[in-house]
This record gives sequence, C-alpha cells and structure tokens, in this order.
Amino acid sequence: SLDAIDLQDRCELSNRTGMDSETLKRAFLNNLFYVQGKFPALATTNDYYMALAYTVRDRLLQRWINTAATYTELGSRTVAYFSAEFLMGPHLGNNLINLGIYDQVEQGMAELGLSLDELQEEEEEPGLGNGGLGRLAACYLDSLATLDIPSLGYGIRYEFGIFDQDIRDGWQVERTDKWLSAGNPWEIARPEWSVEIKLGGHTEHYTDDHGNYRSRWVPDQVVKGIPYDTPILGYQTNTANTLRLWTAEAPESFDFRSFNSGDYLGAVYEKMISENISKVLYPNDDSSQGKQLRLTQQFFFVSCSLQDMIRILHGQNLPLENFHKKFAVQLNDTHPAISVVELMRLLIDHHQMDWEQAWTITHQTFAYTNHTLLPEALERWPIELFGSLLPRHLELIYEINQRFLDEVRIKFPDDEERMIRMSLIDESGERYVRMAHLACVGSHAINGVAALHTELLQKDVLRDFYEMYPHKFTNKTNGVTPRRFMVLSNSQLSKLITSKIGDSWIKNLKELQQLEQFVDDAGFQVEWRRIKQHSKTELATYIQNNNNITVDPDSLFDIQAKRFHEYKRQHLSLLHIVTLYNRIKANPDIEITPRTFIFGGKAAPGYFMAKLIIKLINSVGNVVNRDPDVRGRLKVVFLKDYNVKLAQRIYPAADLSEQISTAGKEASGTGNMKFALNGALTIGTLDGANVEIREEVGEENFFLFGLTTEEVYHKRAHGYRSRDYYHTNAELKLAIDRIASGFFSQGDAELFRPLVDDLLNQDQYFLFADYASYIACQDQVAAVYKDQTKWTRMSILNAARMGKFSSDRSIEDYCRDIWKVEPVNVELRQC
Ligand code: NBX
Repeated sequence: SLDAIDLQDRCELSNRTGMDSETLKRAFLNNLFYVQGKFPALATTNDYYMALAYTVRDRLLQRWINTAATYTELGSRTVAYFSAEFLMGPHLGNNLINLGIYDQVEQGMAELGLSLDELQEEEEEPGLGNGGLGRLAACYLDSLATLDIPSLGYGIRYEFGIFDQDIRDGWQVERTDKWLSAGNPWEIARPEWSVEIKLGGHTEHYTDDHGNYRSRWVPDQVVKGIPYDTPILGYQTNTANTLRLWTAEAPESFDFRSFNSGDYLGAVYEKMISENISKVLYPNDDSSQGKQLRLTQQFFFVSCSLQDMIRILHGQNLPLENFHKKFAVQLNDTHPAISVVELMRLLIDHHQMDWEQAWTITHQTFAYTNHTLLPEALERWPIELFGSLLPRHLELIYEINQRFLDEVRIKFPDDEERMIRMSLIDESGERYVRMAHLACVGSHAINGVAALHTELLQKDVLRDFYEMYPHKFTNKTNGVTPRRFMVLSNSQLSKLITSKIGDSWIKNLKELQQLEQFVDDAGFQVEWRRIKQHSKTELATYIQNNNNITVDPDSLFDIQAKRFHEYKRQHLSLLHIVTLYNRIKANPDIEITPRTFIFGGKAAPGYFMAKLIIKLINSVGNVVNRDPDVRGRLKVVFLKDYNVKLAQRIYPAADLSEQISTAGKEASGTGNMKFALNGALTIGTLDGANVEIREEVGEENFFLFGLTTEEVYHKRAHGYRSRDYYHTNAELKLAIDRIASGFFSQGDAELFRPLVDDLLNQDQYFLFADYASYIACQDQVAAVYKDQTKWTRMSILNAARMGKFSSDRSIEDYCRDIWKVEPVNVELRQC
C-alpha cells in the first residue's frame, strides 16, 4: 500500500526534490520526455522552458505541501491580502533565486547547450495589474513568504491581463494579452473548492422561526468561481504561501435548465455571460468608470474569497465567531471594499448571527490601504447600478450607514454638513455609494502608502474620518522586494555587494549601509561604474534591436518608466528635451552632457491626453535623433510594452531616475525606490515617497526641484495663470512654440494643439510653474555627471541608504501595527 512506502524514499525515487546540478538536469530531461512529450531534436524553446518550469515547480511543491500541512495543524493566524491586481512578473527566475539554485540551473542548462536567459525570456508574464498597486501586492507576497508569515493572496485570474502595447506611427495601439495561450505551469486548479456566487435579482422579507424579521436574497443569476493556486516561495526559507485567483464559469445546473427547455443557444449565451466576469483586467489606473462589469468582478472575487475562508475555518474546526482571530484581511484600495458588506451578509443571512456580533467580527477583520489622492480615482457606484446587481448589499449598506451616522451625530452634534459629507451615500446629485467611506467605516485600520500621503489623507481627502476615528490611521510607507529587483535583475551588482558585506543584506536590506565604508575606495568605485556601464550596454543592445536606434552607453541614461498620466508629467521631461534641442539649434557647438532619454509606460486606452504625450515623445525623438546638428549628443527612445520583464532590464541601467509628479499627487511611487536601489540618482519633487528617499540618502545626494504641496495649493487657491510663465520665460516659450508650430509633426500645427492649449490655459499639474526650477536642476545634473567620481560616490550612497525601502520592512510594519500576526516556521517533513 501507499503507506508502506517510506516518505523519504518516495522523494528520492521520484527525483523531484534534489537540488544538485546532476539531479536537476536529470529531472529536466525527464520532464521534457514525460510532460512535454518531446525529445531534443523536436523540442522548441517553449518545450525547454516548460520542462524547466516543471522541474522548479516540483521543488516548490514539496515546500508548499509542508507549509499547508503546518498551517493546518497549527491553525495559524493568516493574512488574506485582497487585491483586484497582482502584477507578479515572470516566475521562473524568481523561484530559482528564492530556492537558491539559480547558478546551478544556469550551469546545468549551459551544459545541455541551453541558455537560462533565453528560457526566462520565453515566459509570458502574468500581467494581472496596471502598475504600482498591482506590483506592490506582488512585492508584499514575496516579503510575506520570506518573513514566514502565513498568508493568502486573493484576486482574479483574468484571462486577458494588461494589454500589450505596440507603437504604430508613434501612437500607442493595444493588443490583447493572451498570457495563458502557451499554458501556465505555475498554477494548479482546485475545482473541488469551487464556490457559487449570486448576482442580481431582488430581496424578500420574512419572519424566521424565532420571530425575527429577516431578509433573503433571491438572485437572478448564479456563477461559479474556480480557484487556481500558485505557490509563492519565500527567499531561503521553506515557506511557500498561496496566491489564489478566481475564474468565473457558469454552473452546470444552469445549463441544464436551459438545455432541458430546448434553449441550447440560450444556455450557451448564459455560459458566455458568466465567463465574461473574469475575462479582462480593466486597464485604467486612475479613474473609476462606474461600469457594471467592474463591480461584478469586485464582488465576484471578494465573495469567492470570503466563502473560501469560511470553508478553511470550518476545516480547522474553528467556530465562525473566530473569523477575525483566524484572518486579517487587507483591502488593497477600495476595489475589494464590498467585502465589508459581503462578510456581514454571510454572517447574518447564512449563519444567522446578530448584527452587533457580525459587525464586531467584520470591522476587526478588515484594514484598508488607500493608494490615491486623485478625486477622480475614488470609486463611487450609482445606486441604481449597485442595487440591481447587489440588492441585498444595498439594504445592508443603508443599515450600516444609519448606525454610522448615529455615531457621527453623537460625536459631532448639530453638524448636518458633516453628516452629508461623511455619509456612505453621496446625495449631492445622482446618488452614489462611496466605497472609500465604506472601507473606512468597515475597517479597524486605515493607511496611506507614504508619510506625506498619509498626512494629506488626514488633512484633506479623509479628514472627516480622521477626526472621527484618529486611532484608525497609520502610515505604511511602501517598499519593494530586493530579491526580484536586485538579486535577480542586477546579479552583477548584487554579487559585488555580497563580496564586500556578505549576503545577509538580501533579507535585511538595512545592512546595505555597510557599503558606505567603501564609498571612497577607488577600486570599489571602478567596479561599481563598470557594472553600471555593463547594464547600460545591455540596454543599449536591446534598444538597437527593438527600436533600431543607436545609443551611446557613455551618455547619461535619463529614464522615466511608469504609467502615462498628466500628473506624472512625462511631458515636463519632454519640455526639457526640447529645451536642450533648442539650445543646440541656437548654438550647435554648445558644450552639452550627452544624454539618452528613455521612456516606457502604457496609457489607459481611453486617456486621450496620455496617448498624445506618447505620440509627442516619439515625434520629438524622430526629429532629435536624426538632426545632424545634434551629433548624437541627445537621443530619445520610447521602449514599447513596459512590463515587469522590461522593468528588470531598465532599473540596473539607469543613471537618472525621473520622479517628477506634481507635489501632492503621487501617493508614494515604488519605481523611485527600485531605481535608487540600483544606484540611479533621483531628480524629483517633494512628493510621495521621494520625501523619505531624500531624507534617507541625504539632500546632497538627491536632485530636488519644484513647488511643495503647500505652494501648489496656494497657487491654485490664488488663481494660477500658466500663461504668465510662458510669457516671462524665453526658453519655455521657445519650447512650447516649437511644439505648437508643427515642427515635430511634419508641419501639422493641429496635432499637439490640445496639449499646448491645455498647458497655456489650464495646466492643472503646474508644469509651467515648475519648469524653470526643473531645467536649472537638470543643468546641475549634467554638470555633476561630468565628474564621474562624484557621481559614482552619490550613486553608491543612494544604494547604500535604501534599506528602509525593502518590502520586508513594510510587511513587518503591517504585521506589528495592523495584522498582529507572527511568523510560523515550516520544516520539511513530507515529499
Ligand atoms: O499605487 C499607485 C499609486 O499611484 C502610487 O503612487 C503607489 O506607489 C502605488 C502603490 O501604493 N496606484 C495605482 O497603481 N493604482 C492603480 O493601478 C489603479 C488601478 C485601478 C483603479 C484605480 C487605480 N481603478
């Protein structure tokens, strides 16, 4: 019988756990034969990639199973990170790093005549997020596992992730992201844990056996949620947590009904409608569009996840009253905020709990992270739409609201205005449900993602809630994982650092500080520079191959890589480029620091102005890159399809990191951290986490410019007129006039008019107000770059002082202050 086989023997027999180079190679060939069904003469790169992925997966599975067994046995308190987005990036390289077998596997593959780089390139990354918010969730999963914190990521398994970006004639065009078409070796479907989700319909009121007045939801649609699990291994630990993503399907019972009535097409139609729910990621990173499908997605994954957690609780023989003791749920923005109401519904309607107890459990369960200060990004759902999809939830929201407003009235008597401002329902015009208010009321903790951001939330966006519940508010400054964004993506720099200070910085990033002792060591400086140069040369090759533009690796690589948005001000960098170009045209022999300007990022498909800025970058590039007067001293490159994979090539190659948002607009930023960690110097405003980065690295190692948040508020309040700056700054005027004249658009003076007119008449992001300060600061950057010793010194100090910005530190803060959860050690016992 199975029991008779010694567990240890089973591991060894199967060859599925050994980590030495020979065993890995044997397992790889075994998978090529028995999983891919190929032999080398017929194998494609994808076959090799898949064979290697399965080899790695086997090693993960051993840890994953032991982790699950340990948590089940101990009934460990668990973090559930609820996020509509997880921007994981490719798994293969990261898993090799975290398993500690990257070098063995690279060598093993080389012995078989294969390149590990090429195999990694083959992986389609799961782009299930838009930008910072989704990537933060991914960094946090890595840190949770690395710190041995029991945790689950819950989200949606979109069939199509963020679109692939193409550039045609300088314009962005979108293509669907078919990331699953070659198969996904990292996930395992768990159909046995499917759950049913209700949608639409109406409610009915009745009196139960105990004479209580109750409500029941009679939906008009039911869909099935199927979980797909991906193991998330920590770095140098046995802990492998789970990312559980839900796919929507039509339940079989539904087809039967229509099939039996002979309505075949009707049944198939129903199925199609159900499956739409997890079909595609909404590609907006800044605005709430109020689309029914989006709300359906949010409710779908939240309800699936909460039901799944109740199943887990029951599986461990824990009573429902312990829900908040077993689980700490973090809401990644308001996208999963409907959870507050759904948990209340499950507790009250399904489990007959009374209101008070259900509310205590609910609000002790949830904590809410806000990621934005932009008013247009705050989610609101029209009451009509909300009620037609979630009629029972609307009733519950009214009840929550009534009780909440009673509390407000007691704390702030005779303040009707405050009640109107704070209500969960916006009644100023068309009526809406305000999701941020729901999240604040339904959570025991509320946090912003950088010190300045949290301060502005308290002073401005969530001021009333801060006055009501000051104890709920804390700051949790974002962080990034040094495993993916240093060890994996910048292996040479990582190895140099390790050779000097040992490798414990990888788990304890503060130790990078020890690099300061080498800051004036000439040999170290040379090595540091050589590695930067190497990364720049590699990026230059990529640019040559993809853009057919020759760039000089000795030039200053000035990079802005992030989503396109007016508040991020990619067009401020453009004004700098045009200004430098104008200086050259006015005086071709002018002394100028050669620069390569590199942009990457996607624009939301419906965001006209962001797309126009992309077009302008490409148009300016077309002129500047070819003009013989420039003599190659300036190059402008737009790298298409910015994603995690490309980001990993970009950070190591940057000299200068552009973090130039209007003060008070960028909640935190996380690219700013990745660049600085990789030794780039930052030019930036006092916005988001830039403030803290500057504090850490020292003001003398940071290029600061621009208005402060208060100055921006003040200018706005006192009638800002951008045109005045245009008329008084000759270089600014010349730059704008060049763009407006059609100089960069083959004489077409209409093309960029919307952008130019907006800047002259509105300029709500204060480009003109910050222009002079930005240009002066850039001139200083150019001067410092000429002094390579000074620059290198600053670069080393930047990296050495980035310890605070590890996502490990962020997660430790969350664990201590919000989640109250402790690490659990996992030992390997089973295969
Ligand atoms: O979250 C970003 C902020 O803009 C960054 O400053 C911050 O560093 C990062 C992590 O905290 N927000 C963001 O990426 N938002 C979205 O992607 C988003 C997606 C969908 C949506 C609204 C916002 N409906």
